[in-house]
Amino acid sequence: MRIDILTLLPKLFDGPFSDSILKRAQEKGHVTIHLHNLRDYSTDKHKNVDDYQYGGGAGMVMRVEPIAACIEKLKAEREYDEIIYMTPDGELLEQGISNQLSINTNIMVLCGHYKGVDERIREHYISKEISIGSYVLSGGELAAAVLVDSIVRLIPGVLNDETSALTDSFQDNLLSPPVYTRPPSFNGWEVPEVLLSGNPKEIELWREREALRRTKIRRPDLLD
Ligand code: 6GU
Repeated sequence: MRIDILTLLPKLFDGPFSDSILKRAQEKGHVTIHLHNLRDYSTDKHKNVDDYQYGGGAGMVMRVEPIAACIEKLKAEREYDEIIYMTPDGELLEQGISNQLSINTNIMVLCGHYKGVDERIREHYISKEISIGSYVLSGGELAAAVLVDSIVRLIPGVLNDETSALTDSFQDNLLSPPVYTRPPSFNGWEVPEVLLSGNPKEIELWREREALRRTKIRRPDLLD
């Protein structure tokens, strides 16, 4: 998969993409991530990328020309399955969306800033608008990093048996059951006996029960 990220702050992605699973996925060739600084696509003398909004009001709006120039350049090079805009008024990101996106070949992710982008970009280029939750971030970059992480770990071959996505919370609309490792007793705090029993059927049953119990208490909405 190829992911192109359009942003005013490419440096924000240095951390999240250079470690752990995202790093390995790139090294193994499962994904290539390309960062595009929208300021490089501004043609005016001050490299302006934002302007006052028509009709007045506080807050700057990201201008249409630099974004359109960057999108047009990329679209001329390859076909994109989705052009995604990260915005707090987008569709709430859920596991199902990441699952769908993970089977694509080329996706573009546009990060908004200030008051957001000129509406004409959304009307004419964007195929999907995504929010990562009901709160406001300073920009779309951290949200885009979250989206990319959730997608890339689902690309076949990225995870191994130890990190398998199949047993993740949400994959079957259930939260994960509690997990334990050695020692079996710490400060008198005991690991549930069934997990030490060596009985795979009993263990599986316990995990299913605990997953359901946890989901009922913490996220009853998932069971509706
Ligand atoms: Cl995608 N962008 C911003 N700026 N804030 C958010 C968000 C996105 N999702 C939740 N809050």
